[in-house]
Parts: sequence; C-alpha cells; structure tokens
Amino acid sequence: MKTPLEKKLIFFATTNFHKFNEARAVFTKHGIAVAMIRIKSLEIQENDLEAIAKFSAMDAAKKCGLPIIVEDAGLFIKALNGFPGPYSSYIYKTLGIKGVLKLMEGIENREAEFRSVVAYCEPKTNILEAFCGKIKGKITEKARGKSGFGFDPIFQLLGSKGLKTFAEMSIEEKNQYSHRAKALHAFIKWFLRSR
Ligand code: ITT
Repeated sequence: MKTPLEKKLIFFATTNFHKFNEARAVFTKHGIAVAMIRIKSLEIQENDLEAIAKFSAMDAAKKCGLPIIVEDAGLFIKALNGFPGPYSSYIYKTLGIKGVLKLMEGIENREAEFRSVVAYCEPKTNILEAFCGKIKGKITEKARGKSGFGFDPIFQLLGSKGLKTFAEMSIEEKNQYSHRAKALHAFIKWFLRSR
C-alpha cells in the first residue's frame, strides 16, 4: 500500500529537460508532483523501446533506491523501415534534422510515428511495468517552429489539426496529442489505482 506521499510524488530519471517539462505538465493535471533525477540510466542496445525502457528503469531504481520512471522515445519513419526508431537520440546528435531531411529527399511517402514507453520500477517490491503511447504524423519538407526539442520541427500531425509541427505548439498543445503524454496518461491511470 502506498503512503499518501508516495501517491502524490513521482521521480523521473532523465537528462532531458524538455521531456521533464512536458511530463510535469501532465502530472500536474492529476495533482501529482514530479521530481527530476538527472542521471543517465543504462540503455541496452535493442530494437524494442519497451525492453530498453524497462532495463533503464531497473537500473535507475537500483542506482537511486527509489520508485522511479524513465521514458524512452523514438521517431519511426515508414519509408526508412522505422529508422531512426530506438536510435533516435544518436541520429539526432550525429545527422541532426538536416541529415534526416536529406535522407527523405525525393521520398513521397513521408508517414512517420513517434513512440514512447514509460517504464516504472519499484526497488522494494520489484514491480516493473511499462506503458506505451504513439502518434502518427508526417515528416515535413522543411523544419518549422522553435518550441520543443529533437525532431519536433519536422514532425507534423496527420489530419485536419495537422497543420502545425510539434515545434509550433506550446507544451499544453503538444501534450494533447503526443506519444509521451499518451504513455504518461496510461501510467498515471495504473499508478493511481495500484496498491
Ligand atoms: P533521456 O534518455 O535522458 O531521458 P534522451 O533525450 O536521450 O533523454 P531518448 O533516449 O528517449 O531521450 O531519445 C529519444 C530521442 O528521440 C530524443 O533525443 C529526440 O531526438 C527524439 N525524440 C523523442 N521524443 C521526441 C519528441 O517528443 N519530440 C522530438 N523529438 C523526440
């Protein structure tokens, strides 16, 4: 059984302030406080985001001795067979947005998906759970917008609401659609029910 404090406070292991700020906005809506633990947890070389996130959560919980969440996310581009997917962080740092746009030159099918997995680990009880969120969109021809991070300037939602890139949205607006917000909502629903 969680104490009232344990039900109202979450520790989030991440080195990415943007992710943390987006998550904080979601948690706040549910009356939950979130603390950023700035550690880089181990990420195994895997093709499966869920396996990576679960391994990282176990590592972070062991290092901190706290119940903790980590989040692993990636951009999956259909015409590139899901690349960069789990390698998004590395590809962002090496090729960057320009490099990805170059890879997409002349490609008509620009469908892409952001995926997120939030993994929660409790060291005392060995509870380990993962929650997924996805959002479909397309890769724009040019980068647009200054908000957000990573590949936000080249990711545009599909459908009628899809004129803006994520980088042209506020955090609140991005959180209405994003892979991360969806995974976090699934986690919060489970977390508030679990004992
Ligand atoms: P931590 O592992 O410390 O949490 P990170 O930035 O390394 O932070 P990931 O391993 O999950 O996070 O890397 C995912 C990369 O995918 C990230 O660096 C971005 O380039 C990209 N990415 C993920 N979610 C994104 C989003 O909402 N908007 C834009 N790019 C995103």
